[in-house]
Amino acid sequence: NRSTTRTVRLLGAPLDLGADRRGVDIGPRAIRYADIATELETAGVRCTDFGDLRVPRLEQCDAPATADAKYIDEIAGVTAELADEVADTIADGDVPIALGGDHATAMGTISGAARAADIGVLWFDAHGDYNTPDTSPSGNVHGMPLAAVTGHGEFDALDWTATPTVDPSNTVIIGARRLDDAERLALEDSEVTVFTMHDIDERGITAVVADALDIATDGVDEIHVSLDLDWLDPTVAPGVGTPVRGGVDYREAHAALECVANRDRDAGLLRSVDIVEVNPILDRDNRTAEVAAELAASLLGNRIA
Ligand code: HAR
Ligand code: MN
Ligand code: MN
Ligand code: MN
Repeated sequence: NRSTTRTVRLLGAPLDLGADRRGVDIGPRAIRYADIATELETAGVRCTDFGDLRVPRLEQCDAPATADAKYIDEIAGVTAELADEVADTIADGDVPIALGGDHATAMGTISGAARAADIGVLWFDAHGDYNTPDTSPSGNVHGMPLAAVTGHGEFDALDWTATPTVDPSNTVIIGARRLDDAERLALEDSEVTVFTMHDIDERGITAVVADALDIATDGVDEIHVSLDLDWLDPTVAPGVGTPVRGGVDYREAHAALECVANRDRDAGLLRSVDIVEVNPILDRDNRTAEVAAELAASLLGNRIA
């Protein structure tokens, strides 16, 4: 049971090397401008800010060594540093929120969070992010992080993937609506649970998230929440690199994260978070960053409303 006020620590990860639309590197700044700190404090959470990790600029990188997983060496370096910061934050008793950046960020957050305890993962996303360098149609590493952290596929540059850091049977994708063919087959073969938008349409968001929480926490004490803003419908969150129509609406998104918060309130299970894929260049009036800040408060807030 969690009775004391928690402190979250923002870790900016201005990583854009995993995506091929530029601008997602400005995501952390946009989410800060949207005043995530005040949103969190209003919700009863103490908020500190570690600033941004150093990320190599794409213009300064050599041409990708492999088209299968572009910039994987640079991404491995950044995510290894993020993993250390996440582990330090948890050791200090705080909750890390990694502000992306593209979704490759999650490889760092999750591997850092998984060092101290077994964790389950809730992956809110339009996509599966379960490609490997062998199956990826694009070579973009932001389409691969969930495979990497569950030990699926060969990721030579990522030495922490020698052993899976998360048990796929405790891993749940929520809101999927665009999977690549090979990715879909690999997910069917895996122990990862996929709840699609169709499941949400049929059963309602709160029933789906309740099931997802049961699966993610089966046999483990804590969970990581990975929030890709393209999970939401593009009418609500237009500022993302790979929008897909038919996503959750504003109210469903809050309801989902409040379900997680309620379970967390009872059991103290939220270990770490990432908020990724906000692209201010493609956004309208910073709307997507504002949604991100508000959703963070729903997820971590101590208050009922
Ligand atoms: N599945 C596609 C690929 O691998 C696109 C996935 C990346 N888009 C994201 N991730 N924003 O959730 O290239
Ligand atoms: Mn994603
Ligand atoms: Mn996505
Ligand atoms: Mn298990």
